[in-house]
Amino acid sequence: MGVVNVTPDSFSDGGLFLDSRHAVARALRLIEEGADIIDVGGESTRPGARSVDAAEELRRVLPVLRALRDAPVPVAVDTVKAQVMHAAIAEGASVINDVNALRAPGAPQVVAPCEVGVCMMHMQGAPRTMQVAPHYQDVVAEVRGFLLERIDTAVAMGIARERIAIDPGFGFGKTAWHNLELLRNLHRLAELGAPVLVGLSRKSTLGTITGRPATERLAASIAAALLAVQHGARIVRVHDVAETRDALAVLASVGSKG
Ligand code: PMM
Repeated sequence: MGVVNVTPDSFSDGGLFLDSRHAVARALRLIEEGADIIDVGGESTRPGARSVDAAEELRRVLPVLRALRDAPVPVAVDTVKAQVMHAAIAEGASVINDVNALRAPGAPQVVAPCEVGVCMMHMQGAPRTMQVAPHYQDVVAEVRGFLLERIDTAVAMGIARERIAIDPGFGFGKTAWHNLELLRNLHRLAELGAPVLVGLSRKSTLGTITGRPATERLAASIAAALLAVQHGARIVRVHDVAETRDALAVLASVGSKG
């Protein structure tokens, strides 16, 4: 899954693709590089970020979705708002990527009757404050329990199990230690049966480990993607598609029996 943030303030690419023409060009480039899904987001969820209203979010993402209507790969919209989900689906988005796991009023009702996929992510708290003091008794058990509850609720509301992917939400109300503990135990989330999506690309945990700024975390991001797939991830959400694909091709060649 290749990331296209149509935002002024995302932590690693904020402001680069705010102009919809740049965002579309970026998406087409990522498809060329081998992305199987494009993720278009109009609201930054970086720690400390303030939310934007639905009208502004729609102004950012709809022109991009419109231009990608005939893209050869599914296009996801990264949003927590029911109103944005509704308009994005009408504009051709076929996956809803919700860092709030369909907890906004009306969100499950918008998604259920449409034949779209949905990714539900774990987050402790809200973006503005989530990194202040993340706390868990047992981070793996708590994230697993939350995702299990969200799957059951979504299914009860009419979203077929086959439409659902789950995500532990790296960096969303988690310390570097919590993130690494989740990565080590990703198989426990994969056991829930839904494909696991992982977003570690350029994230601050990789900065903590390497001492590098977001613009210099390519090697660390590739290592994290490989580890995630080895531990059971089926989808990796990345900024650097070509490099990640090459690394995953090497992993796959070792894993296959010829
Ligand atoms: N991370 C970000 C935004 N959206 N969605 C999912 N499903 N998983 C993530 O880890 C995730 C996400 C923040 O990262 P960005 O600023 O690079 O988009």
